[in-house]
Amino acid sequence: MSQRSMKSARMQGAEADFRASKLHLLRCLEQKVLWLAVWMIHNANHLRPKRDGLKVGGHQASSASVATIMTALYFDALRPGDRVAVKPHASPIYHAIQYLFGRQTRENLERFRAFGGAQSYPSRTKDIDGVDFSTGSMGLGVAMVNFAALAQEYVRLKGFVDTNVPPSRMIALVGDAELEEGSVFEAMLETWKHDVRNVWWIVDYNRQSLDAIVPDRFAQRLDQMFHATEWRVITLKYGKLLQQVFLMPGGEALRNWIDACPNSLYSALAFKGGAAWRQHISSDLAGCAEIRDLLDKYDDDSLHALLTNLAGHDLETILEAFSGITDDQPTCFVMYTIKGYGLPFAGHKDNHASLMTLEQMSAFQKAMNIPEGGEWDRFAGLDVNPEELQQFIGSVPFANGTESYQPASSVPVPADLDVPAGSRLSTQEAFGRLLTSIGRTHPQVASRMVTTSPDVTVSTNLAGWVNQRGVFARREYLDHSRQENILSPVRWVQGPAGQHIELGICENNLFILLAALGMSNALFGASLLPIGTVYDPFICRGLDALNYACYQNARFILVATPSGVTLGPEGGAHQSIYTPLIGLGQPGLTMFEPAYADELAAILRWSLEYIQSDDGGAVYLRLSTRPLDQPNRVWTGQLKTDVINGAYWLVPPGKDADLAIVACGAVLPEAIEAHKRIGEGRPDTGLMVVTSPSRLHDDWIERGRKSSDSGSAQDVHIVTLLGQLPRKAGLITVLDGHPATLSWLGAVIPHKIIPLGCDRFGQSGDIPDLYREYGLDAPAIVGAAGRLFCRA
Ligand SMILES: Cc1ncc(C[n+]2csc(CCOP(=O)(O)OP(=O)(O)O)c2C)c(N)n1
Ligand SMILES: [Mg+2]
Repeated sequence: MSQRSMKSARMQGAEADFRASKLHLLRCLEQKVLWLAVWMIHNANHLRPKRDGLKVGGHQASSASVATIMTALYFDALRPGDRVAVKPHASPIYHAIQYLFGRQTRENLERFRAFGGAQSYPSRTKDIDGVDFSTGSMGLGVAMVNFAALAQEYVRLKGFVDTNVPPSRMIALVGDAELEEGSVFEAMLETWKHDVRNVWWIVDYNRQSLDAIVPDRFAQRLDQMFHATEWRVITLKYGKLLQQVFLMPGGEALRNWIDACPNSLYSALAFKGGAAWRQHISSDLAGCAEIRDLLDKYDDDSLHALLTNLAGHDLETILEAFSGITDDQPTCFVMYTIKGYGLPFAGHKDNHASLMTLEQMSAFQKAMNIPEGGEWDRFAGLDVNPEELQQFIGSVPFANGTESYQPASSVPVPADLDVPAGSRLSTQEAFGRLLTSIGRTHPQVASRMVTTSPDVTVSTNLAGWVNQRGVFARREYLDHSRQENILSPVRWVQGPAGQHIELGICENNLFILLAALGMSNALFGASLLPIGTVYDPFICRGLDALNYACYQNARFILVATPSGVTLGPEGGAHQSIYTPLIGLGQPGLTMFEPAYADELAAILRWSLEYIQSDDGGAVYLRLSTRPLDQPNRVWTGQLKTDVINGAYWLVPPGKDADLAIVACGAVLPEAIEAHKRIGEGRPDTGLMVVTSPSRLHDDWIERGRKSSDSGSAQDVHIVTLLGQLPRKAGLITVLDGHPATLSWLGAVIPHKIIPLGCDRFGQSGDIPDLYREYGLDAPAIVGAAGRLFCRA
């Protein structure tokens, strides 16, 4: 052998040693991760004192299913900056991994699912261990990574982040049943249209859902589903042991048997074990002489180990698959696993919520070689030098700078926005004009604004903004209508410079995209000011995704228009009734329903700041297409503060007032008219304008709660305002939405109250007819006042 080939052989040998030793360390981690996850759940259910008789829960089977995959991911494949949505029930595995990295505490693991402890499902806001995306509602974490990848494209193509750093991968760990959620398909289609890159989905294909076994037909269509949207699909079915056996005599027959085996039978045999495998295979393949010899080589335990050696439990196979991906094509790994792998209920069809008994746990502990008292030890029971393992953990890429992005500073917002001119305007029109005016006069703010809409860009009045700023696309597209000289008020110029992301008709996608854009600072270190528009009634279409966005503390402005019956001829199918209650009840979302353009200008300005502040949140503006005569008024600092705080007296009550009308949004002209009529006989009657039911309510609840100790409830804005009205007076509240939105105002001081609003499905009509029918017009308000006085 030449010197050179001896050297190369030595190098190859060293490399093989290194690989073997790394594999051994990873196997130790895989074992430890599984142990800690299972123990965490066991401790929470069996060992922690209980006070309320509730089962604590946790998913040992779902966790065991992904222990190997997540070990390979976190301790090898992940690069700094990669972001992961972990399948909800793998939360214990996630926390165990972070514990090994030193990013999670033992106390929190001991308090898994207890108040203040590690959360049942990974939570960005409540867990301390660096969760990238919250999960819990199936299908949303999966969709989220696609839209996070789109957000990443956006900030990179705009140069808002250092593009010398390669793009990160947005990765979802997905349950196989989770793949059936509509949000998954919706996201897949939409992000395919946007040619999104750098997305991985890793499907834990354990063939089990919560209730049952996933149908075989589904698996057969999985590939086609992904290929339809140009994903690469990598199916990892067999582990190395099985792959080797397939090369032996009888191996081919065994492989065919496995491939033909129905999901339900495979799961059942995985639960029953070696003898059952043997009986089924030898009877099904009785005509194959080689199979008997092959089976005879294995005792029951090793036969069971062989047949459950699926790729999703085979570290080497997974590591190779992950490291084999070097491009940015969206990739789906379908990894065959067994739900509950390595645990006594592996493969049992009802194992979703199964918990190991004390006896089973004790046997498992022995098998894992964990001494009593060493259950939380990071290295107990492992065949490895702890220092070596610790050093390895500290050396993996994920341990070295996952927070490679520093949050960017916020975008300075001007002290005032110009109020759109015009004596008669709707809030929707004012909104469109405000955006274009920001575009003209505040370039720094405008450059960070990004708008999006599910095919209602034009009808929600974003067209002016889109004309000015263009539509975002990864590459330039030719605008054929312009080329062909077709006259149109809307220019649709698509390219990387565009600042509007157009979505297909899918409100769920709108909210997930807003969530992703609204977390861009946390995810990528780039400040964005996202604004999404939608028809108000169709908020309900994406409500869980909206909740999901808020749950993760995503920051965006949602502009919903038109709203209520005020949309008139559009009719009941497009009419929103209880969306104001969503605004009132949804944590993390502050709702406004202004009536006038000057109010909207102040609110939008405030919102741009609020979505960037540490203790801020998302904002929902409920707007209308009804043009209103605009007040010609001096815009004082006090008025501005009151508008932002949620209400002001348009006409303050006199000292002898026995009534105040409280109105919100587009019905203000009717309230003004009623106030005029009532005022003829009762000149002290007050007229209050509510601009934000949700700000008023939150303030009343929160500050009211705090101040009840100090006795300073007067600081509460609505208490201050209604405190000016004599206690004996009554209130008539009115809005184009559910009356419960404002009915609570009667309890503030308290006052008698008659809440008006809409609580029935609507129909087509013009505003006079509709307001009469639903009791929102001036006669209805006057009539309600009469009823109130009769009650007195
Ligand atoms: C939107 C939603 N619907 C229902 C549930 C309840 N649920 C939790 S897990 C689960 C089945 C999950 O099966 P799979 O995705 O295959 O995950 P596995 O546990 O098998 O890994 C269901 C229906 C949920 N969490 N979210
Ligand atoms: Mg499953």
